[in-house]
Amino acid sequence: MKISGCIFDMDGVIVDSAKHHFTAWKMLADELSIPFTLDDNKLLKGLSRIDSLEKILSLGSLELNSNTKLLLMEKKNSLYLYLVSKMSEYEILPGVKDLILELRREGVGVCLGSSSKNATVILKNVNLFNLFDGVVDGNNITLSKPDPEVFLKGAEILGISPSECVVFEDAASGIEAALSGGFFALGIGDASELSRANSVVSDLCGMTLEKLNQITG
Ligand code: B16
Ligand code: MG
Repeated sequence: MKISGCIFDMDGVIVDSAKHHFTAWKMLADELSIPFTLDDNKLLKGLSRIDSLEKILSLGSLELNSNTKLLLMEKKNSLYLYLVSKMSEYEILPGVKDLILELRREGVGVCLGSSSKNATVILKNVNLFNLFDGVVDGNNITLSKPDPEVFLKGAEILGISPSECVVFEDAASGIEAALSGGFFALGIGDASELSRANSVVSDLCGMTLEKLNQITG
């Protein structure tokens, strides 16, 4: 496969913001007296904010009206934004920046494909924003992963076909999105959770374009 572009998911691939999502959702769940554990938090990987809230409410068998849900999401997001405002480039996951720099040197397009509505602010906080040729996030899409919209828009920005593009994803929903869009889906994390991916690596430590070429064949 000729690699003309790479699309990176953000949470869990570029930075570990899941821990901040957990702190913020946990505050809300405690207020609602809903039991919410780190294992429950894993179920929220890649889900949109509203889908995450719905999942948490279902853990407590709680049904709320839309206005209340909006208020709860705003509250959660304020705390989350406060937590991520303290992030710096030290929180970029191992190997990510070197890989992006190499891809850029070699003329491979680099785009973000995240469900998060906070992607731009986080990329700026960790000083990576300027290295992306395009950013597609929760503000630019109408359908969440596993729909491929987020990645298809990324490929469009890069001006390439999905068949020449690698998607880096840590969530099963994102792997499904990449596969149904016709991308090479590279899972980042636990192979047993990402068994549908075309290939899985535990992290991007030491990843190079040469290794990517070997993986994609
Ligand atoms: P926000 P990704 C996703 O980002 C997270 O994995 C998911 O846990 C979160 O609920 C979602 O973003 C929405 O985030 O509340 O910031 O809009 O993994 O697609 O980069
Ligand atoms: Mg993710």
